[in-house]
Amino acid sequence: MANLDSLYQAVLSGNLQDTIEITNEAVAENIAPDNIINQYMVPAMNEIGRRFEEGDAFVPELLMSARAMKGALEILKPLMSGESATSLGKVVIGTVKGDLHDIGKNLVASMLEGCGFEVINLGIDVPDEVFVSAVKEHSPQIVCMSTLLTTTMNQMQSVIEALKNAGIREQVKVMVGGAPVSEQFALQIGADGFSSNANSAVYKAKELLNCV
Ligand code: B12
Repeated sequence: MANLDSLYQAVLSGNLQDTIEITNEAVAENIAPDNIINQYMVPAMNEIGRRFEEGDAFVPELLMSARAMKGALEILKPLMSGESATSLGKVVIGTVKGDLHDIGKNLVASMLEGCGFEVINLGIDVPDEVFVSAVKEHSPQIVCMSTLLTTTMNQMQSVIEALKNAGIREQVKVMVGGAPVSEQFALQIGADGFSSNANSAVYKAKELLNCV
């Protein structure tokens, strides 16, 4: 039987091999990806973040935990695909300029994809003008922005301003998220939606497009 408590420890200690092994066992036992991610891996990432904040862990440890979690997500991603044949809509997603964090953003992208959205993932450290040109090129219904750093939160407002200046703000709904982002912040910068996790992000996206 997959020892999921060891999965928490494996991600926390950045042990890629163990993380992959236990994830494969959990998958073989039909444990839901959602459960594996939210009950074991996300808490491990939160704990390594807490240790970093307290000065008990350093960037190399963060990187190793991130590498372990990403390895497991590679296994889980195909299992998060839904069976919907028609697209619910198009989403452009990216981590804003100055921010290199992408685990949460990629999780949101995978969940949206799995639930029937077509997703164009712009990656990390995405400048305002790249969001703007992606909207012009792909005509998405939603633009999603992610950030994990308080220092780059204001970049989200800058992207919204850039969309306004390009005359295309009204064509898209804007959704924002990431650890320091809140509903109140989303309102304040003029975004249309916020969600604190990948599951509710899907619900919010559907709500914004009136397809719940
Ligand atoms: C892993 C990690 C890293 C890795 C990132 C690897 C990668 N490829 O992503 C590395 C080592 C590169 C890194 C670097 C840094 N990091 Co870092 N990192 C983390 C850590 C430990 C975990 C983040 C994570 O992946 N969480 C797991 C995912 C699943 O959760 P999530 O990202 O929050 O995403 C969920 C929700 O927020 C939401 N969501 C996310 N995006 C979106 C978007 C939309 C549209 C929606 C709707 C929802 C949504 O849904 C997601 C899934 O449920 C956090 C601590 C923490 N508790 O968050 C620190 C943390 C974010 N890092 C921090 C810092 C300070 C840094 C560095 C500045 C450190 C340094 N001195 O160099 C650099 C910054 C580099 C840069 N320019 O970006 C601080 C930020 C503090 C702050 N207030 O700004 C944190 C909070 C650690 C801490 N407690 O101090 N980091």
